[in-house]
Amino acid sequence: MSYVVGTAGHIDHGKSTLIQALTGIDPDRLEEEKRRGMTIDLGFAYLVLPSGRLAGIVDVPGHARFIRNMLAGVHGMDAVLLVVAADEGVMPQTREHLEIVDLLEVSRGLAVVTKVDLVEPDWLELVTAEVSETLATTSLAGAEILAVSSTTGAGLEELKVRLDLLLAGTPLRQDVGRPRLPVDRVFTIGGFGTVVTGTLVDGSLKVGEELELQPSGRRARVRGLQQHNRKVEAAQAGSRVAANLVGVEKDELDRGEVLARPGTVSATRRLDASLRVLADSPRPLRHGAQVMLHTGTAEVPARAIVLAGDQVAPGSTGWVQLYCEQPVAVATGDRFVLRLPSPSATIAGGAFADVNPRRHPRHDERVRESLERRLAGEVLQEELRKYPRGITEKALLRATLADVADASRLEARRAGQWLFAAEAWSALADRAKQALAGYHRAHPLRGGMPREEMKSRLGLAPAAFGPVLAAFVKDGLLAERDGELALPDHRVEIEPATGGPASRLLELLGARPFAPPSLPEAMREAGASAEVVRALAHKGDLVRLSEDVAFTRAAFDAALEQVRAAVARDGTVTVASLRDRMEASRRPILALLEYLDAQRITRRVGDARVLR
Ligand SMILES: Nc1nc2c(ncn2[C@@H]2O[C@H](COP(=O)(O)OP(=O)(O)OP(=O)(O)O)[C@@H](O)[C@H]2O)c(=O)[nH]1
Ligand SMILES: [Mg+2]
Repeated sequence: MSYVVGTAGHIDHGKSTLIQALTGIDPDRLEEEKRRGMTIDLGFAYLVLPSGRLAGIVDVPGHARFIRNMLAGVHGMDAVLLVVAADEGVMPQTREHLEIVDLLEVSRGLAVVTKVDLVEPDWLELVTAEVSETLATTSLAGAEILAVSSTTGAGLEELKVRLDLLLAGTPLRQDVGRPRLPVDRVFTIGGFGTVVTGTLVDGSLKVGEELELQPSGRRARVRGLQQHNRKVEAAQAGSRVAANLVGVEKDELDRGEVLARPGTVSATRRLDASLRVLADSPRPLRHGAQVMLHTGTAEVPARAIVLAGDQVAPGSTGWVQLYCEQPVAVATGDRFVLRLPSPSATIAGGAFADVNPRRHPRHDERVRESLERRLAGEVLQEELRKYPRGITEKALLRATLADVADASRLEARRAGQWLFAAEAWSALADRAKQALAGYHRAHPLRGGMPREEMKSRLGLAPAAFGPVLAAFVKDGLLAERDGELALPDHRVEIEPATGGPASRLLELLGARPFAPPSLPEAMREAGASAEVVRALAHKGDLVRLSEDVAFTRAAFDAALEQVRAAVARDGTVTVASLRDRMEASRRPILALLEYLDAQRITRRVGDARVLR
C-alpha cells in the first residue's frame, strides 16, 4: 500500500531541500542540476511516515522554463506539498503550479512555508495569510499551512505527522484491472537493460507479464519490478514503480508512452473533453486555437475545436474536441491541462469524455448531451449510439475497454452477437418497412423482395444482416416466404377483376389443356406480361414446364395422374406412349417429362421414364 506525493512551487523556494531533509534522498540527480543548484527534471524519493505508511515522492522543478517537466510529474499524485519560501511569499510559479494542481483536481495537499529560519514571526504571519488567500479559490482551499525550516529541521516532524494523517484519509487508488504506467523516465542499467519509471494507475503489474507500449505499439516483457528501491514481484495501483523491460531499447522509448496490457489502451488523435478555462487566463480558448495538451506524462500539440460557440471565456466551462498532432494513449476520465505555446501560459484543463470520437457537427445540443452522459459514466451506452448499423458486443467492449458485466446492463436491442441502440433499431426497422412498401407498390405482382436486395438496402455489415432479419421476422415486422421478404399483410392480387390478361391467358392455355399454344404466343394474344406469368406461376394457377410451354394447374395435375397411371400399368412411360394416351402433341409432352425429371418425380431410363 503506497501513495504518491508531489511537490509544487516557485523556483528556489526549497522543494528539493525539503525532500532531502524529509527522506535523506537527494532528488536532484542530474549533474547539471547540482551545478546550477536548481531542479531541471523530475526527481524521485520515498518517505516512510510515522504510521509506517509509504509515500513515493515526485519532486518537480520550479523554473518556468521546465514547466513541461512539472506537468509530466503531477499525473497520479494523491497529495501535493505546495512549497512557499517564507522570505519571498507567493510568486508566479506558486500560482501557476497551483492552477495546474487545481485543473487536475488534486484536492489533497499541505501548504509548506519553508525557510522560516530566515524571517521574523510577524512576517511569517503575513506570508501565511497570503498563502491561505491564494489557496482559497483552488482545489486546495482550506489546506493546512505548516511552517518549516529544512536547515534547522524545525517543523519537519510535524509535517510528517500531518502528511500521514492526510494520506490516512485518502482513498487508495482504484484497481480496475487495467494497469497503466505513463512513463516519466527511461534509462538503462548496465547488465539489465531498459528501465522505465512512472506512477502506476488502474491496476497492478507483475514480473513476467507481457506488456505493450502505446502509442508506439512496442511489446515488452517485465523482467523485474522495483518500488522505493526494493525488488518486488508485483506493484499495486497508486504507487511509484520502476520496471525493467526486455524487448525494448532505451532509444525506442520516450516520456509519454504508456505501458499497459496488450489491447487495453489505444492511442488516439481525436479526443472529446469537457474543460474549464482559468478565471485569470490571459486569453479565452478560441475555436481553432493551437494548444499544447498535457496528459499523463505526455505532451502533444493539438488544435481545439470548440463544440458550441466561438470560444470558451476565462472562468467558463465548455466542450471541445481536441485534434492532436500525434497520437496519445489515454482513457476516458483522464484529466489534462492545456497551455498556449507563445507567450506560454496555462489556460485550461478538464477531463476526457470520449477517447475515440467521431468528428462532430458544431453547435449541436445532442453532441453535448451525449458527452455529458458519457462523462457521467454512461460510456458504453453512449458508445453504442455511435453505431447506427450496430456493433458486436466484442467490438463494443474493445472500443470502450469495458467489462462483460457492464455490457449486461446495457439497454440495447440484440440480434445474435449484434447490439443496436434503441433509436438505431427503430430507424433500421423503419427503413426495412419503407423499402418493402415501396417494393410492393412497384411490383404488386411479386410475392416480395429478394433477400439480397434488402441486404443492400439496409447497408448492414454482411454478418449482421442474417440475425437482424431473423429478429424482424420474429417480431412480425416482415415475413419471409420462399426467400423473398414481404410486409406481413402483403398479398399478390394478380387481377382485381376477371376478364383481364391473366384470365384470358389461363383460358387460352386451358382450351386445349395438353396441347396449348406456345407460351409467348398465348401471352401476346392475351396481352399478359412476363410479370403476370410469374405471378400466376407463383400462385400456382399455372405451371411453367419450359421457356415456351405452360399448363394450367388443372392440366398439369391431370397430366401427372396420367403419367402415374401409365407407369402403374406398363412399368414405364415414353413421350410417344404418353402423347397417344393424352391425345397431345409431342412438344408439350416432352417439356412435361423433362420438367418431371427436373422435379425428381420421374427418372429417365434410356428412352423411357420410371417413377422415382
Ligand atoms: N535558510 C534556508 N535555506 C533553505 C531552506 N530550504 C532551502 N534552502 C535553500 O534554498 C535554495 C533553493 O533550494 P532548493 O531546494 O534547490 O529549491 P527548489 O524549490 O527545489 O528549487 P527548484 O527545484 O529550482 O524549483 C538552496 O540554496 C537551499 O539551500 C531553508 O529551510 N532555510
Ligand atoms: Mg528543486
